Amino acid sequence: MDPWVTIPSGALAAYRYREEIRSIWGKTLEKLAGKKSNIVFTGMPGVGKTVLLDHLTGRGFDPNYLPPGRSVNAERGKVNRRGNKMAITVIPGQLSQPRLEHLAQAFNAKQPVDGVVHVVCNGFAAQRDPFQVEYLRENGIDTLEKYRIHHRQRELEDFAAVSSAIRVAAQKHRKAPWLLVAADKLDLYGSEAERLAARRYYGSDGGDFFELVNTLRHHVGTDNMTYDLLPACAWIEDFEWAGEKVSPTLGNQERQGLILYLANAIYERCRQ
Ligand SMILES: Nc1nc2c(ncn2[C@@H]2O[C@H](COP(=O)(O)OP(=O)(O)OP(=O)(O)O)[C@@H](O)[C@H]2O)c(=O)[nH]1
Ligand SMILES: [Mg+2]
Repeated sequence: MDPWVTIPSGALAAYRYREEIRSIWGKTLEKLAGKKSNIVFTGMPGVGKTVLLDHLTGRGFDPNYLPPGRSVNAERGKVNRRGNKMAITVIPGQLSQPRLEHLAQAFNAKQPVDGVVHVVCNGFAAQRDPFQVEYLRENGIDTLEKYRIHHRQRELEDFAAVSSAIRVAAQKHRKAPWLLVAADKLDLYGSEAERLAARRYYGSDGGDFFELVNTLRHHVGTDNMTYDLLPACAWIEDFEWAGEKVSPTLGNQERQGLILYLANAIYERCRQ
């Protein structure tokens, strides 16, 4: 089944669903603890890393959950199990130290990085810094189309920085992590055509993002690094810029289905 065409859909009662997702996440953490390795979540500010991880751990499906806003510190994807706390790290998009330095720290930890979940969102990054909002307005980013082009460009720059950190880690541990790109905020894609365009951009020859992935794989050795691209959606919400609004095209069942699909994909990679 191609999740870009037939969007996975869950139909479990909320509490059953939470149990299921927590169980997959718990198994993932156990695998990582057994191998003494970890997973790093990367991606630029506002793409949805924290909200996504909160849903992969099940926490996000608590009835009172609200997205927490801009992250300042690294976050851990723990489920209440002793000893597994450090297995997942989310690197905040906005960093007080130079980004490369922070990334290098995460990838230079004693525990090797087993996998990287890199989050992107096809130009729908939330802009939560009022100075940035003003800067964009003053610099001609006055339509949603321009906003998305601008943020897709920032995504490329961000991924180039992440690629450098992965190369360093691959050299140090003589093993490259698996790379999974989660194309988040799928609810904001208007049509199947738009989904397929995103799949090409991030996952096929000729796509600007995919070219960067190819360069990275070329450097670390294509056989050493697997690459996969999956759609994701952890939150359903309108997106607005300069008076233009995009309304979600997915519902809660698809959100559940996509999170389960992604959680299973991460678990499968940790099992190997
Ligand atoms: N429509 C929609 N909005 C989303 C989705 N996921 C997150 N958002 C929105 O995007 C905002 C940013 O998400 P975060 O998870 O905080 O982003 P982040 O990548 O952790 O950002 P930093 O902490 O700044 O690095 C959230 O507050 C939500 O408003 C999604 O799947 N769909
Ligand atoms: Mg965050």
